[in-house]
Amino acid sequence: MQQLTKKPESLVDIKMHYCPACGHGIVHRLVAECMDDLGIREKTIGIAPVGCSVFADHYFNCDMIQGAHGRGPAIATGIKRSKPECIVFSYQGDGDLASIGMAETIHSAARSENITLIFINNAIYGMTGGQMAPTTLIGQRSTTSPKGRDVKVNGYPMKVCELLSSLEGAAYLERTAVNTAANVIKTKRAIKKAFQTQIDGKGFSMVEILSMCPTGWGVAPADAVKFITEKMIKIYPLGVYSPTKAHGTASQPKTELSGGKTNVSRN
Ligand SMILES: Cc1ncc(C[n+]2csc(CCOP(=O)(O)OP(=O)(O)O)c2C)c(N)n1
Ligand code: SF4
Ligand SMILES: [Mg+2]
Repeated sequence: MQQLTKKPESLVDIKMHYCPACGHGIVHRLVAECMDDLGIREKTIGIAPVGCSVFADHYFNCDMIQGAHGRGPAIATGIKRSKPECIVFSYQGDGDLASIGMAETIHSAARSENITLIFINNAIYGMTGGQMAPTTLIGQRSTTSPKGRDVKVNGYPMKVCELLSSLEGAAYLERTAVNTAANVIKTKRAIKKAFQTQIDGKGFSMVEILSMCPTGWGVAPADAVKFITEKMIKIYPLGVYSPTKAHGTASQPKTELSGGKTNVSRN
């Protein structure tokens, strides 16, 4: 068990640039604690995105590379296929993963690449000044939806765990949050399970984490925590979404490949 006062070995001992009460710093620490707990730091390769966590490569004390503009899952795929002994994770925000990088996200899950995505859903483009993201809530104000997201103009929020839960290749999907101490503990458990899924060679894993962005939302830190508790969790329910456990997908036919033919069978 990690001591609260001790910095994980998997984090570099420097100050982070994140705003007060930003969720990124919390999640960085949890990912680092999981690397320490699992003893995988020296064989882990992480990919930093565009977005506020663009400097994640400064903070994680493992091999890191930059994967701009949503290409994280594609880069992770290449690294993992060429170095299967490594643990590979891609750290991405919602603008990065669910907008410009949605194709890479869906296809890597469908192919069941043995990689892990750490997905920060803060319902906004934090880095670029608070524009609307695919995950912005209906009615939520952003710099590109100043009167609030209007479904007639902007469509509906994208629920990434629910979307991926229809894909047989998604071995482990969970949505958590970092708005309370209990949820932070559950988030660490989920990240560890995602890494374990990869260690066990079971295929694609992703943890979607509802995370505070007080600056982009234009609210005080305490109100940012409340926004997750009172608004976000209602639209993005927490829980496990892996295909065999997700609502409505348990009885879907599972496709199996055999002898060059595609058979469809039930679990
Ligand atoms: C092709 C292209 N589109 C858009 C951008 C601008 N851009 C950089 S970061 C970012 C959004 C980041 O938002 P998100 O992934 O949600 O991360 P956050 O900052 O919220 O953590 C955008 C749109 C860009 N640099 N290049
Ligand atoms: S703008 Fe938002 S996501 Fe970016 S560092 Fe500040 S609080 Fe975090
Ligand atoms: Mg974001």
